[in-house]
Amino acid sequence: MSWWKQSVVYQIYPRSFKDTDGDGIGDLRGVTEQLDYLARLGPDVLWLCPVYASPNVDNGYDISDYRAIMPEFGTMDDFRALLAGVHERGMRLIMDLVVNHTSDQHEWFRQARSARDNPHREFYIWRPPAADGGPPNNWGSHFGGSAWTLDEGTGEYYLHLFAPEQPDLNWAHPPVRQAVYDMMRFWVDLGIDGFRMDTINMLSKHPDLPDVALTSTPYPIAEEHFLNGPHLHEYLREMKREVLSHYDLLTVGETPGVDPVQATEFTHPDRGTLSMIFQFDHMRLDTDRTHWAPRWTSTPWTLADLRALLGRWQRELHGRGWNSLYLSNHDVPRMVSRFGNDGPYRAESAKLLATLLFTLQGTPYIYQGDELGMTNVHFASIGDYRDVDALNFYREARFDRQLDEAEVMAMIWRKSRDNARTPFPWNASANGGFTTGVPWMPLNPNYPQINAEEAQRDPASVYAYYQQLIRMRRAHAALVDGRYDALLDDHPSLYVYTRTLGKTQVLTVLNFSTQTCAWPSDLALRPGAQQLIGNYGPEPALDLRPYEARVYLQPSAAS
Ligand code: ISL
Repeated sequence: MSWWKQSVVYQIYPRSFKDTDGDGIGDLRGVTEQLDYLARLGPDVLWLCPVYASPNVDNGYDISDYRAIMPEFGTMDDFRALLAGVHERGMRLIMDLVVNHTSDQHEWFRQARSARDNPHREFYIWRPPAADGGPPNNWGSHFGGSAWTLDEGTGEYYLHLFAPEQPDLNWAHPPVRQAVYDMMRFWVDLGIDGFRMDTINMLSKHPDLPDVALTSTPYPIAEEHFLNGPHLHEYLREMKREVLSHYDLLTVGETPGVDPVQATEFTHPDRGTLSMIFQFDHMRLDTDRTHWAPRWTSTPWTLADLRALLGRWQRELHGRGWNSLYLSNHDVPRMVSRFGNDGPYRAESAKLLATLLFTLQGTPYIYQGDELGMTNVHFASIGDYRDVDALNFYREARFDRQLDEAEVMAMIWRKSRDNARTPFPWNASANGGFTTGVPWMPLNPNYPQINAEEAQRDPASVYAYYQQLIRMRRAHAALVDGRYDALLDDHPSLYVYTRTLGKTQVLTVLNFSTQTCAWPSDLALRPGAQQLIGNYGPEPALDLRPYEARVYLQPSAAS
């Protein structure tokens, strides 16, 4: 069986993990220094967000040299030392692969914009201005405004689905693809164990780049014209042939707007190209899609919707594909603040959400700090936010649309990516022990209470619970391969399901509520059932307390 199916992945956002040289920015030596912390927690795989040379318009997702380490993060020797340290501890390391776009400071783009007949011109996507001199179509950038920027020097517009400093590569041009494959071989030959592929289903744009037809905003996100485009799978098959098939790697594609049927095309055990994907359905559960900026909205979500949506993925991928299990990452708010309760039930709900991730089918991902139950931040001033996405949104909302300060800040508090990017709190000392200098962004002010030192001291901490979950996952094959069946589908606050493999069954009972809930009369444990884990300790009351999570092992009907 593929090792990555049994693995647990831990995502590191290096800028905010650990600073060792006092410049206020996390670095590779910081990760190496804390490898024992990670090994004690117990994941099998570390995913390192981009560490390549970058002007950091989008914190490393704008790469200016794919074969060099960002000087703020260290050197290639630091990287080799980190990789060796990971392998010495029996873990593996995967890297971010950001090849939908480069930085505008990448040598390819410098060449491309230098003249229309430059050989690198075709590495990017250029179009002449529209008749009125404006952008060639109405596509919007994910970070606001048009997805096109006029290059004054050569008189044409270039496409950027993200910031203007992130021009999209032209994957229809074969030399682009070969250059990417070469670069991938370079990293795999250094010894890395796989890739997390950024926005991988945006590579193939509709060849005619048509306008978005019906739109209420001037610059809509043209997903229908760039997600899962006509040549995407052809490119991925080529990548597999050229690179991936020659190694034993974990590959995870970030694929917004993919449904379970499409997901099997990427990850089918026989004909797929990637190990697994990140799907986004549950990330859209609490958003108002009719709003001009859907990602910044927060609408109430229901357990019924979450259950239906996760259940659909569980059923449709079983035996046909493979999923990642995540509730947070560096692009979304903290999971406990978004899907749990970051007030009185912070620890309980953080553990409940983790229990969900570790008992479904797929590969669980832990985002840095979630093992401490870290929460969102409410910085009073926009001046404390760093993310290009938040700053652009603030400008547009406040100044173009004249929304009031309180309303805009409330949206930023709930949905900003910076919620997940505050520096890691190692202990209760100044700046959480993250840096001896001035941190590149402020820490969450709750770091004196929520920090790694405290978590490791407390046997009832969220951290200790994650350690148990990781051990539990390893011990029970049903958690990897078992079939998913939902029970009590209409229950208003309980999410209950089983995972069945041969003679064993794992039963998970999650109370998604601040109220105690009676144990349902139609839910019977089988004779011989034993509890594997629970977030209220080993001897639970019969009733399910607020945010209580329990997992049982029991014989299946087949036994
Ligand atoms: O399209 C989306 C949701 O429907 C977006 O969430 C989009 O998929 C996401 O922003 C892509 O994120 C990745 O690429 C970005 C980078 O800023 C993010 O940090 C990265 O995870 C551009 O490289």
